[in-house]
Amino acid sequence: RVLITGGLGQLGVGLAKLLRKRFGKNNVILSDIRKPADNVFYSGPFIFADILDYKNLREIVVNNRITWLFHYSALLSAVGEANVPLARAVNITGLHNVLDIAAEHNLRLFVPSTIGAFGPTSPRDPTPDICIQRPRTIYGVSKVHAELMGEYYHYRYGLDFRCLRYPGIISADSQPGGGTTDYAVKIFHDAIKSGKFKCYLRPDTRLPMMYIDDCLKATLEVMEAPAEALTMRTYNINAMSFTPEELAQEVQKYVPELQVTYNVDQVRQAIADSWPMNFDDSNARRDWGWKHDYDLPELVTTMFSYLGSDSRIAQAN
Ligand code: VAH
Repeated sequence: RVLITGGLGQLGVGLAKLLRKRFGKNNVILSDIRKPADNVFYSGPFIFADILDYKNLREIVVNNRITWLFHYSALLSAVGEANVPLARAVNITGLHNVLDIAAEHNLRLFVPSTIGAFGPTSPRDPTPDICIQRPRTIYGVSKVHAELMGEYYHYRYGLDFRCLRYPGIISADSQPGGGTTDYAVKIFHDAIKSGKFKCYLRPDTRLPMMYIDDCLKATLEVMEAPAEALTMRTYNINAMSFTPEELAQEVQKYVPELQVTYNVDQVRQAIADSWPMNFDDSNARRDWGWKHDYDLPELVTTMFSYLGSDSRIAQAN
């Protein structure tokens, strides 16, 4: 059976839906340190779990006969910079607990990494799988640590550790939680709600981005790939890169009256400027045939098909 930690975050609920279709509703357990809305309970098993409580987590793994663990608990980029002690505890001590339990109980372990695992001295255009990684956020540092520790446990203890570095993920029915790439989700909601969008990044800030369905597809694919197909344990995955300006132009095809203003937040701009601009995912495409389905036009069409694109203003006119 499957356990997802940090399951109430941007990716967890969607991942649970995909895995429950694949493995059966009761074989996928969502967990988080937050109380979910009632509907989460209707869609399948949920367990309240604090990944900093090693004994409790081990009990959950043993009592529920967990064999696969997707570890999504983490404080992401800007949120982490606002609370470094908590980010270090959750992202590093929490990871250590999960690694030990996974090794002890022979779990197949997925831990997401990120474009944020690279820094200003990494090649940015494109950023390959293997290159210098000196990130400047506690989030990035903790994710490089996760990659290194996961690979060490794989080579030292035989842990079946698998890891994908995600771009900024865009989703319609779940809120992002990191802060730096989240402008690319908010623009859709603001376009519909008010027709006005204030962007905290410069218009020319290019970042790798991906629609959530591609992200979840890649995650399931890499977990189901035969071990002999994997020449590495940590892979970049890529779909597209765009700037706020390019995204706004695409969104304005649906909400022409959208007005975008730029009010740069130095903290998040500095984070974005230290991240890759384009992601090289050729190893993932070679090893298990990874390919993305959504480019920018498809992303925007799909987001508006979820959210509706007839903005209030259009309705009002
Ligand atoms: C963030 N959306 O902005 C998250 C993610 C790679 C971006 O980590 O921090």
